[in-house]
Amino acid sequence: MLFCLVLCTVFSVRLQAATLTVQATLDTAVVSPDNGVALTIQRVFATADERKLPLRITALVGDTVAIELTNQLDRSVVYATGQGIHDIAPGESAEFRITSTMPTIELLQPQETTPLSRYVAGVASIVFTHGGTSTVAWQVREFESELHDGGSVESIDPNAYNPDYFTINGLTKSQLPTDAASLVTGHVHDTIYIAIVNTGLSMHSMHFHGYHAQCVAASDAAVVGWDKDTWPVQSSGWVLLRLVPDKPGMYPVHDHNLIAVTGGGKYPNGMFTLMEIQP
Ligand SMILES: [Cu+2]
Repeated sequence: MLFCLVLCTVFSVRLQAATLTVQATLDTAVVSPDNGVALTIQRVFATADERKLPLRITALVGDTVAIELTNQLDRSVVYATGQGIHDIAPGESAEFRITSTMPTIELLQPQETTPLSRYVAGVASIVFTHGGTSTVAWQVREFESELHDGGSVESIDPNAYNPDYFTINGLTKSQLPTDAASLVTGHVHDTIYIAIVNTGLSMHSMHFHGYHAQCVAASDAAVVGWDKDTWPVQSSGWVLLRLVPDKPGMYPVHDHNLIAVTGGGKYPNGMFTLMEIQP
């Protein structure tokens, strides 16, 4: 009887799709890597998040995620997902409803896809999985500090692009441990989903020490099913990985493009974090 109750509870949780409602804000935020620079960019963040970190939502396959996005910029924007598009005037809000019948990552981002719009704009990632033990979502991107001199970035020449700061969820090596949602933690044999979205203009290639991860879904369908330790992701691309640790330990994860583990020319910095797996 007790067994049945437990089973029924488990099944009812898995079969009843939920609607997750999230209040989000589009506004400017300041990225403050080590070494003293301050980089102003646009962000989509959870309205309740005082740190204004990039919005990442985790949902189960079949759930509906309703994002109420308020535009706090001083100009209109056109934001879109694969399932809806809204023109949002300053101070106004729009609701985006996103669902998926399979594991994937949906992005809420500007409709415009020029290098400048991709560089300055905030992106929200919505990760759909079959559950697993936990899900960690990273938005990886780079910055060129010179472009930010005097405030907002007004133009970009992709041929003269020379980034010097590199972040995961807007944070660098020494800051990443302060955001639990950015860290990979767990136990041997857990099922840990890791969602990597490249919101920068450069390619980024996250390299896992200690473990391989298998690709469950990706913007480049050719890599789905691959099981390896280094995952290149193109600008505006993404991969959804499943990591099942086979041993305990503390291992680094970092961008294999080694300029990305510097900040302002100093090493170590940038896209470097740790995975901590208990027995
Ligand atoms: Cu390495």
